[in-house]
Amino acid sequence: MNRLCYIIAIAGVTMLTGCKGGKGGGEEAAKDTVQVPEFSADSAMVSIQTQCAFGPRTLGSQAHEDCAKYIEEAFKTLGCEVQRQETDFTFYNGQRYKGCNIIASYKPELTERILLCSHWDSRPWADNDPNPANHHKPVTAANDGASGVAVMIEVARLLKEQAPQVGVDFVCFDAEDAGVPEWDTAFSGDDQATWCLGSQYWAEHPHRADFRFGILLDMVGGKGAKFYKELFSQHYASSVVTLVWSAAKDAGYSSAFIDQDGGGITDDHLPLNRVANIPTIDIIPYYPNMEHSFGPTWHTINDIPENIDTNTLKAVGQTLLQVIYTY
Ligand code: AHN
Ligand code: ZN
Repeated sequence: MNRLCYIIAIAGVTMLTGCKGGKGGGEEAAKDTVQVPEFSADSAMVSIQTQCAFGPRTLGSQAHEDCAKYIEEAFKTLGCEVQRQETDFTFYNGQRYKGCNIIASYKPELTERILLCSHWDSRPWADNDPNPANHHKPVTAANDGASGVAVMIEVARLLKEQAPQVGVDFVCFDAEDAGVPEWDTAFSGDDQATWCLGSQYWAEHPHRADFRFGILLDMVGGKGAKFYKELFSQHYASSVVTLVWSAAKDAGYSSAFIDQDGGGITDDHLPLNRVANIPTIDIIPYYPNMEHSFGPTWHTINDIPENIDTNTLKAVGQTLLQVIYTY
């Protein structure tokens, strides 16, 4: 984090603190005593229920449009400047859909900023369900979609209550879960480009790109979820990984943020790192003993609000607040 440091003498005490984008010495001093607000996992849970109650948010569905309006309204009500970035997405099978990334900016006038992001769409096919009869049904996506958005909305609520030193942009990516389903003959080990369509589009057309760093939230509400250090995050943004894992420890959640390597995941952080050049990490669970490392409800019809664990939401949300309020 290329930070300069100031030496500030206050009441005879000399303190070494981080430099915070041209803020005055008095505000620097406040850093050490700053109260990090309490993340309400219950509020985030209500948002997950609200999003899921629309139905699966697959592109082209009424639920997708209804949920877009809900997300926009939620961030607007919390004082963010909201824009919808609309585009056409072409899926692996040639199907085209109108879709949108939803962008919410907290204090856009601040030049010192961080990016929080998550996808908001639902996977159209539960292709990892244990029952093949479900493989063509859409995923409710309580964890794999709604959870990240819900955590961001709860963070936005707290930003409105207590102003931090840093600006935040929340970007909700569409069409992340468009990747080739395992039942399709087109399925291969070489279909990375069919995933993450919204973040690919955003990385080519960012509404702004002057972020110190980015944090992607993906499946941040699963039961028993543990967050390991994802490989591409360490490759492109190792200092951000260090910062976030250290914040988790300070917030008291080192039991959820494990100081070990996870796998390398094709996810929305890749276009941000590779195309938009924003050092971005992925907070994504890693279940070392599962065939798919993403947890028991991943791409199944059981990815429903009943299988969300508010303790997981809390660990992630409180860690994010620790990062934001100690910035
Ligand atoms: C792949 O399976 C290639 N990437 C997983 C990214 C993902 C899907 N995250 C949530 N759903
Ligand atoms: Zn998914």
